[in-house]
Amino acid sequence: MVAELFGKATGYCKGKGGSMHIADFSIGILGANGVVAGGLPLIAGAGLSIKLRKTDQVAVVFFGDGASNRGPVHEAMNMAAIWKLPVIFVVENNQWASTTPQGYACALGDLCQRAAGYNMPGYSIDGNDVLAVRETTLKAVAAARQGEGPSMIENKTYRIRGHFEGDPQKYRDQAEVLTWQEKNDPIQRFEAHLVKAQVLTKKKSKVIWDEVKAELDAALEFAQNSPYPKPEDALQDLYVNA
Ligand SMILES: Cc1ncc(C[n+]2csc(CCOP(=O)(O)OP(=O)(O)O)c2C)c(N)n1
Repeated sequence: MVAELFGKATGYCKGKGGSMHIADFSIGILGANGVVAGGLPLIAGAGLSIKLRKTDQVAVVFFGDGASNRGPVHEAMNMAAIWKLPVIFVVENNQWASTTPQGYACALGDLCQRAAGYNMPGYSIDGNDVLAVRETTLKAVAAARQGEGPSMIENKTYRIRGHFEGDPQKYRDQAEVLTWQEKNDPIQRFEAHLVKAQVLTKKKSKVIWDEVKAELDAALEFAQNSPYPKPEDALQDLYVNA
């Protein structure tokens, strides 16, 4: 994945997808989408495919608070609801759509209120609480598998970094960012929970942090040392190969 972010030939999409179009069909990742809200109609299609093939798969789409105001969201939710497709609509309400605060662009307090318009269950939860996310997701997965149709989950969270690397972020107060970063980091919160519940020791936790860091360092090194795609391969991997 890091190689793909670097545009290298060893990436998931041979360096031609970049950060916005990462796909890995072998593990069920059908592709991110550069068109904001573009993934929702696609996931309704995946849900229809699951229903027709009668498998126990569940299709999940992740989108932003900004995306949630776009037309395709409503078309996809409507289709998924009338056909009771095994789909979960997960909106990551990280409170910022590029430079636009969520409340500026949408009149709803809880984005899961939209679910009522399509007669599907909607849950608004603390998206930085790992266990709440797990519990709610399991409920939605069970409903999908029992033929009850789609659900919507709003994970309330926060976008700590800029919209892009180098974003000067003049549109928001850095104190707001720091509060979330220092007091509401989902990994640190879960780690503290596990230590308190005596499931994890501080020592074991350090081992995990070190392992993850080593894995990330190796991924970066792999990406840095990988070649760029060759110009002569530019027309390969299209719908029709040249
Ligand atoms: C249809 C469309 N309109 C506009 C854009 C430009 N754009 C890219 S990201 C973005 C903001 C998306 O906000 P949100 O859905 O909240 O996602 P987040 O930035 O939080 O990941 C916009 C407007 C786009 N990629 N596609």
